[in-house]
Formats: sequence, structure tokens, C-alpha cells
Amino acid sequence: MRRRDLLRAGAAAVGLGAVPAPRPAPNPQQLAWQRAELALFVHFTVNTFTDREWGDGTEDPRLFAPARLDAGQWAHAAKAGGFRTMILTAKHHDGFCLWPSRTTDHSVKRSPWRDGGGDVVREFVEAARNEGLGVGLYLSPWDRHEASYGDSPRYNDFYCAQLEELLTGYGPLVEVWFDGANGEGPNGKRQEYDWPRIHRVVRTRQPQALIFSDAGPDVRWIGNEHGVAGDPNWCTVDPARVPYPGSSGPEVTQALQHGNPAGRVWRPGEADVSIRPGWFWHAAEDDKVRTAQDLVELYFTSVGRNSGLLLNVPPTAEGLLHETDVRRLTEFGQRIRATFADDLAAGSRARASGIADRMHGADRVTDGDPDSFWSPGKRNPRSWVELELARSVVFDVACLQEAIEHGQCVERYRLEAWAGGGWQVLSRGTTIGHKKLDRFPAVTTSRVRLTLESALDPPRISALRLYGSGAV
Ligand code: FUL
Repeated sequence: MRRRDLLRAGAAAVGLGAVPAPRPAPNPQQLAWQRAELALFVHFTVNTFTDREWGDGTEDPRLFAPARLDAGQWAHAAKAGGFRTMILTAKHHDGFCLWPSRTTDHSVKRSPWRDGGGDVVREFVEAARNEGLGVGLYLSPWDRHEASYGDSPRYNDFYCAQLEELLTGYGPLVEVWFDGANGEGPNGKRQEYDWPRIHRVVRTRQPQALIFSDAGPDVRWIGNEHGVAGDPNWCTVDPARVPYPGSSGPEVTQALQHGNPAGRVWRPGEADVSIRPGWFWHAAEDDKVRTAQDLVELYFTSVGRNSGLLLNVPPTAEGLLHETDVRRLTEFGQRIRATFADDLAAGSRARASGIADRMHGADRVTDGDPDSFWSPGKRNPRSWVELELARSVVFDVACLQEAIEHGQCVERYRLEAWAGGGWQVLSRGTTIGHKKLDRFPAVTTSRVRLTLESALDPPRISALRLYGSGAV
């Protein structure tokens, strides 16, 4: 039992009703997930061969014939781009299974690929592991092929059996991705999903895996498919506002985008977006691939706003990522690495308002340790930390981080530089969370101050870094 849990349990045992409930915090898997920041999405199925976005389930499995499928090439490109996880559509809405499922014939078994003996999920998982990447799988709840779809108990059995195969056959997964799209089945009936049972299957088979959906429970959708998180963006939510995957409406979108400062549940946002206009590969979109600069923008609007970025890069009908997409991923990785290579605040002297204990002094914001933090020590809405740099530097990017393993607290801040004989505001912001990236016109200074104007609890700032960048 950790110290915090012990204190909580102790307080409950002696009936200390006045002890305020601690703010929600991530579990170790959620913390690791948030620190991983970048995941690559891989949309691949019969749609790749029919030039469609949503198959209707009548596709002939013989269509699936990638002549040069090489998951190693996908994983290599992901790694070069700085991605830490890969998530594959094991089954999309058309119901075609990329693994030889025992639950249906509508799968790679009946395709000419590897003479019906292949398993894309296996090749994908092995390739990701060879590159040291985490693995996630997408199993579409909506299935337009399966006859039992809409006969709710029967389809729930079928779906859970598919899930069992994926969760028991391919080693540890970091994320299981449940899509919110839920249309009509071939029989015209609507499916009532047994979400509690589906979640139980994941918890039983892969207790370490995070469950993603609009409604979490571990990671939530960010509310759009443009790669843009809300500002503010809280990792905490009120679960009642997005009760099930696929709930919709402006209030749901609002809740997904921003989270909720008063929310009692930790459920960070994931921003999914495609490198191309579609999720699947279409030859007509080969000249519409996002540029490296576009991808950098996405990084700032997602990871730079306290969310994860799940970037889709779809293989072609040959079974390879297109060379343009590979080039853009590589350039993106290079730009991000170059931008954040040299922290100009490293080695500066730090001082702060209030009286912090020695463990949480101002110098913690520049020590490079993600777990250490500066905290003013008590609720203090206007605390500040100031860096005095060894020399005057030029920078145009700031990276702020909270030690979120203890919760997320900051709700308003400003960042200033001493220039021209006074404090000049570089940026004003709302939430920080795991990471907040601010860009502003380049400034030359040797003094920088972060003022926390409002926080829900004593804030814990783990990093204040400064970067100069021609590229962003
Ligand atoms: C949506 C699906 O309908 C799209 O085809 C895609 O898979 C996207 C990630 O989620 O809900």
C-alpha cells in the first residue's frame, strides 16, 4: 500500500469525515501512457482494397491481397517518428478480421494473402515488439457482416469471444480501443452492447491494458478527429456527462474536449487524427498527406495541451506505408527531437515565492527529473517560480509540466520574461497537466517567471523548460 493510500485508509477508519477527498490521480499505467505521448494508428482492412472508408460487410475476403505486406516497415517508420505505441484495426466496421478468428470465416483465412495462412495481428505485434513499441488493438463493436449483430445477447457473446482471442493470443497490450460508431445491423436491429461484461473481459485477461472509448473508463476520446485538445484540458472527468461510447451532443463534446476540474475520475484525453483526409488508404489522397509542419502543429495542439496524440498512417493495398507518409513521419520525428533537444533553462538558478520544504524547492523545476517538483507548499493562488539563467538566451517555446502522479491542479498561469526593464508576458494559459507547450515571438532574456494565478490544490510543477526553435 502506498503512503497516500495508507493515510486515506487510516482517515476513513477513524471516521475523519472532515478530511477532504484527495484529488484523483492516474494509476501507473495511465501515467506511463501519458508520458509515452505518441501512438501510431494503423487502419487496414478490405476497405484498403475497395477504396472505401466504411465497408458494408459484404466484401469478398478474397479482396484482401496485400502483395508486399511488411509490418516491420510500419514499425520502423513509427519508431523513426518518435512513436511509442502502435494500434491496429484488428476488425473495422465491415467485420473482416485481420487474424484467423475461430468465431467467423470472414477473415484473412479466406483471403489469398499468405495462402490463407497469415495473421496480420501477429505480424503487427511482433514487428512493434521488435522496435520496442507498445501494442494496442481496435476491435470495432459495430459489425456490419456478422448475422447476430443486433440480436444483443448473441452478438455480445460473439464479440466477447473475439476479444478473448485478441487478449489471450498476442501477449501484453497497452491499450484496447473501442470505437463509438454504432449503426444498424443487417437485420435492421440495434445492438445493445454489454459494456460492463466487455470491460470485465479486458480486466480479467489483460489487467494492465488501458481501455479507451468516448466513455473511457481509462482513456477518453478528445471529442474530435482533428488532433485538437480543448483549452483548458483536465485529465479529470465527471463520468455522468459521457455515459456510454457513442453518446453525442454539444455537451458531450464539451466534456470530452475539456474534462472537468471537479471530476472525481482520472480519464485523460486521446486525440486521434489521420495523416491523410481518410482513415484508410486511397490512391487519390497520395498527394494530400500532411506535411511535417502540419504534424508538428498537431503535436502542439494535442500533446502540448495535455493529451495523447494517436496519429493514423494507413498502409497501401501493397501492405506498406506509402513513401510520402514514411518521409513525413521521419521529418516529424527529426523536427520534434531537434526542437526539444536543448533545454535553455537547464542549469539556471531558481527561486520561488512562499516557503517550500527542502524536498520541493524551486530548483526541482530544472532538475530534469519528471517525478520531482516544486510546490509552494500550501494553497496559494499567486505563487511564482523564477529562473535566472546563466546567460541571456533566445527562445520561442516553453514547456510546463505538473507532477500529475499527484493529480492535476493548475487552472490559470502566466509566463513572463524580464526584458526592456520590466516583466513582459510571453503567454497566459489555463491548465498545464502532464505537458503544456506555449509558443510566442522569440524573446531574449536571462530571467523568466512562471506565476500560478489559480490552482485547485497546492500546485506541483515538475518542469519549466525553454527552447529556441527555427522549425516551429
Ligand atoms: C470512427 C470510425 O467510424 C472511423 O472509421 C475510424 O475508425 C475512426 C478512428 O473512428 O468512429
